[in-house]
Amino acid sequence: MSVMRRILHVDLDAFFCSVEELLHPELRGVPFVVGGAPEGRGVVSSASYAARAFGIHSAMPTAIALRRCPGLKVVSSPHTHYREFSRRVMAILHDSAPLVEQLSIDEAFLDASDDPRPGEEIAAAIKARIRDEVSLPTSWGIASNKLVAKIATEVGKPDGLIAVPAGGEAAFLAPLPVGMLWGVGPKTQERLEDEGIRTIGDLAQIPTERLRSLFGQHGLELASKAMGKDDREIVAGHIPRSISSEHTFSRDQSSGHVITQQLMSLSEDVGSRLRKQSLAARTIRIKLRWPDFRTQSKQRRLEHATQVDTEIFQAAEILLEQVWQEGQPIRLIGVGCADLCEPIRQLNMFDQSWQQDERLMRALDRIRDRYGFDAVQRGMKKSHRRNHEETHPGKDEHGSWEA
Ligand code: TTP
Ligand code: MG
Ligand code: MG
Repeated sequence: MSVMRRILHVDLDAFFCSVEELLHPELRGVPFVVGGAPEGRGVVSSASYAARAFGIHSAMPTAIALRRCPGLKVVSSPHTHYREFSRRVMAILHDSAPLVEQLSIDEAFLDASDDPRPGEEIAAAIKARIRDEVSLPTSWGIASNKLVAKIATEVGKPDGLIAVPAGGEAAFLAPLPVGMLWGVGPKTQERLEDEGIRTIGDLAQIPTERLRSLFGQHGLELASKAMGKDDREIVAGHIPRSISSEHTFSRDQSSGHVITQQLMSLSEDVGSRLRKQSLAARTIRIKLRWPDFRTQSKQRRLEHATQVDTEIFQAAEILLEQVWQEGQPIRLIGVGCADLCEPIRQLNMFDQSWQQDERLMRALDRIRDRYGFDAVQRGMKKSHRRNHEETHPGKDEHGSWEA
């Protein structure tokens, strides 16, 4: 038996917007976004909570946001400015807990297992300190593992602090939409809904064998997550050096159509995670595993760094054409990116990820209609999904990507 862990998760509320409100107090309570200009096909990086009431959220084209809220203000500052606030918050976290894993520019896990105080008390103290010293609002989730702590933060936003008691993980997750679970992308969510599975609780009640027949190995992982189980350790470190996502076909796949679709879906996953961390990539890689388990990877350096799904996909598709011939069976396919840096330009309109967010929003609305669960806030975003992988400084940079 392992010792009960106490994991804290923190995420800044409307981070870029909160920084802007600090510098321009007249923005407080006003619908505004930080993002690129609508004329330049810019997108929303962060939406103020007042703007979210109009259905505006991250990764949505600014032009569409303006249509939803005609008086919407669009502001922006140099990225280094937000990084500086992030650095100050992260410094407080490192000062407050022995083990901190930074997940993105505004988000981290802390391991407080050795601290004798109750989790709520530890989190409340750090929350107050960030408020006092940096004047920024945070939301906190406390649980026995990463999965549940992160979801607790989402549920409590904004300015939340939710502690899930050990043993109460599954009950806490039960009323929430399945889309909030790591590993449930829009496609999986659609298939689950076709089966009548809308909440995490619905999912937890499906016999494991049925999930295995629907989703293969992935189904077994889903079942365990739906019960609120997660054994991942906190890994001290910073923003990753590479981000990748891969998929093992339930049967070796040789159809160009299916393989290309999978490549697109993996590119979307990688792109979405880049944007969440406010990063862009200069190198795109693909990985293929053949039926004999031989693994091959190939990479390509782009002219400019990107965080756009379709650009990642285009590069991945060119790489695929170089190593794969129509009809050749493939066991596993992966898309990855490296040489990560700050984004230098905005996403374009052809990026579809905001539509996926839209679907989760609708799911959340349905759940609230049904349960009146007002703790679920608007503006919640899709969670991470699939067998994704991130390599961190100090660890093997290529991970499983080496042939
Ligand atoms: P998030 O934590 O995802 O969003 P948020 O802090 O704006 O709002 P919330 O209260 O829901 O947490 O992202 C942190 C920052 O990263 C965000 O303020 C701006 C940046 N970002 C982008 O630049 N592009 C994106 O698509 C996303 C999701 C975030
Ligand atoms: Mg945030
Ligand atoms: Mg965040």
